[in-house]
Amino acid sequence: MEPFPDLPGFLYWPGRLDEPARIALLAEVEAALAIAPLYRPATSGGKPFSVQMSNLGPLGWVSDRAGYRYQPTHPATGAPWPAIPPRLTDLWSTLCDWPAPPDACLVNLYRDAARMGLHQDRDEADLGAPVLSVSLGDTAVFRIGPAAGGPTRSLRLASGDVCALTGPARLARHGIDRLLAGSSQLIPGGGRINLTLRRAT
Ligand code: MD3
Ligand code: FE
Repeated sequence: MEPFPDLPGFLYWPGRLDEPARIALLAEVEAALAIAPLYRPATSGGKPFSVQMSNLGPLGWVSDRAGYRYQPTHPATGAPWPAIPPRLTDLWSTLCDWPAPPDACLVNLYRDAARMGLHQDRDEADLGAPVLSVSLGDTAVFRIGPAAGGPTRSLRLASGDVCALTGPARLARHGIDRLLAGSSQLIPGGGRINLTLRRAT
């Protein structure tokens, strides 16, 4: 479905993953995070993100004093990022009308008061390729508005929800205002994991 007709290309599948699929995906992500631990990147200004991050796949998005980029290795361990689980690449093949598979999957962990300010995703080489987002755990208040500026609106992203940012929505401004603490029991200790599948190259 397209929840906002004035934001064409923003596609949303509430509850796309059922509870068994959420549990299985979380286990796969936790196994990957044992190899590529979550860390808190800093902005180029040196301020740490409130969100903890890691990556899966051939390339991972990183940020530090030198700026933003995609790179093949974890900044702390130096090891290659773990593979993207087939459960996620299958979702991309099913939902995204794009000829190539994702080559990057950013893992964001929100705990407590973590949030993400309004931004655009434009570090990918081909901004025509979609981004596919999968939410696990606590519900988030997501905000999205047109690329050119103008009114934003909010949508609650709950555990198992999937959305795709395609075509004109690919450069939409978006962010996470806050979590609804205690809204899900999926993640031990509470919080939310968002997985974004992308084409970085
Ligand atoms: C709209 N993540 O990783 S997911 C990000 O919940 C990011 O962690 C948020 O923004 C999160 O860059 C939002 C939904 C989402 C993802 C990518 C988008 C919305 C988007 C790219 C373009 C437009
Ligand atoms: Fe983003």
